[in-house]
Amino acid sequence: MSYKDLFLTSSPMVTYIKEGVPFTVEVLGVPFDSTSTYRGGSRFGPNAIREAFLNIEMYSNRLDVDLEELSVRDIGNLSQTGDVKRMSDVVEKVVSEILSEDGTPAVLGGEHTLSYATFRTVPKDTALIVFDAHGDLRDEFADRKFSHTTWLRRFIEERGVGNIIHIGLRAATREEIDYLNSVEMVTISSQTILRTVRYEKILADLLRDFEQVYVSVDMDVLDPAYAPGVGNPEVAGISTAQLLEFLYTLNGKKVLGFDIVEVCPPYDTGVSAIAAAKVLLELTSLVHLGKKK
Ligand SMILES: [Mn+2]
Repeated sequence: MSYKDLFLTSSPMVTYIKEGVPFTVEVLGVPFDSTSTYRGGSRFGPNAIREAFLNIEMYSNRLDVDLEELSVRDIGNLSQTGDVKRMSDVVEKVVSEILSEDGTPAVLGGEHTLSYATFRTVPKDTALIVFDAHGDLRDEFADRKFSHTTWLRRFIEERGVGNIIHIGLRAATREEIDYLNSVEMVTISSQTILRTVRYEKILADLLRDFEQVYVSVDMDVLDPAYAPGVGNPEVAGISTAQLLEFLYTLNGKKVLGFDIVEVCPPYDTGVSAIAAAKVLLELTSLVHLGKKK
């Protein structure tokens, strides 16, 4: 029995199978929001993103990839747990299994804490790109050492700041900024993006020496005007179009996998799930182009 069989409940909402075409990605939902600090409900995110995904066009104009010509497998949602260590442990096992079978995980959250687990599964020479309004670098919050406000710090403490590139930061404590500076984490802040005409080139330059990337997209990187339905909205963010421009710079890289997290359907008008579905479409297209090389 594999970890996929053991820990997942099947909900194959976005499965396309084309005879003889290997799966471009394996979609895995993580309906977990037990450490959310403000607006709970991201556990409803995976199915909301799936539903939106089934209702947008499947052709990427910019990348000239038609998902209807590819195979995509939905392996379902992680079985319910309220324990953050257990969630993290199971995500790490399942994602490692997908990677060991030469598959590509497309993980739908759920809260951002799951990226602690996915980041641990990828090889050291991989650029780890994080889109997020927040630093997630607190030492602790509300008596918790391991939560969606601390996961990136826990990861850096164990694995080092290495190849992390953080994009969209605009909300952090002074302590987090001090920590960020002390470990010299590479960041492209929201303010830098909004003040720079060819902002996406900054990322392209940073990635010049990397062949492979792993991408974690916290949907709160977007301004609440573009994504109101997230757990911890922060104003003065980037637009959906700007986020997509960054993603298009990954064309030609091998995308080992990705997470899309923090969509919170109880607070959504529907547009945040649709933006997340578009990110799922474009990242899946980029996975395909990276594999073709
Ligand atoms: Mn965030």
